[in-house]
Amino acid sequence: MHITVTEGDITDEAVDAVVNAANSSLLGGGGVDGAIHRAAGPSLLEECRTLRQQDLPDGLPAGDAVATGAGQMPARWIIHTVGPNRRAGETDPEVLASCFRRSLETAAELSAESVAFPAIGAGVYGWEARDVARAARRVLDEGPWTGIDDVRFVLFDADTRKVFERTLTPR
Ligand code: AR6
Repeated sequence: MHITVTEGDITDEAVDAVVNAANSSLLGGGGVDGAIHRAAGPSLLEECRTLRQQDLPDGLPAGDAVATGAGQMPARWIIHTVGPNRRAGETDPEVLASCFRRSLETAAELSAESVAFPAIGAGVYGWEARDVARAARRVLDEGPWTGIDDVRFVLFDADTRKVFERTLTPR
């Protein structure tokens, strides 16, 4: 598996699956979630509404993941996951690790070979980038993650990118 860390806008990534740092409602929000909904277009919100009505009446719990199409984005799928909201007292890093694990499991079920992750939880939800990168590293080390060849961490700012490089790029 090839792991890369880059700085940029994750909505531009031409990968099989882009992971979204969503909230339990799945109905959009700010940060990377807002950017993904804008880039994908209205079909994404439609699909999320249908998911809520049919499969997830109470929303998606923190630490879990679910896939939809990617609308007008270059990716094929969006994998929505919900980080623990540290600012609301959800301080268990295991839930953060579960976001990465369930996202990779969902990618494998879709036969996605390339997956792009943002820094789940490191914005509105208040996690230190270092804790997020460590959770990601731990879950990647649980693999082989058969079939997933290309995992990219696409970070929005230089500081977050540097933290992820230190934790995830082999020395
Ligand atoms: N590409 C890559 N990374 C981005 C982008 C982008 N286009 N935009 C922001 N980031 P956040 P969370 C970075 O707040 O902490 C939403 O309202 C951002 O700089 O998006 O999990 C949801 O609906 C930060 O490093 O996600 C939830 O309510 C990282 O993505 C809540 O925020 C994550 O920040 C989830 O909060």
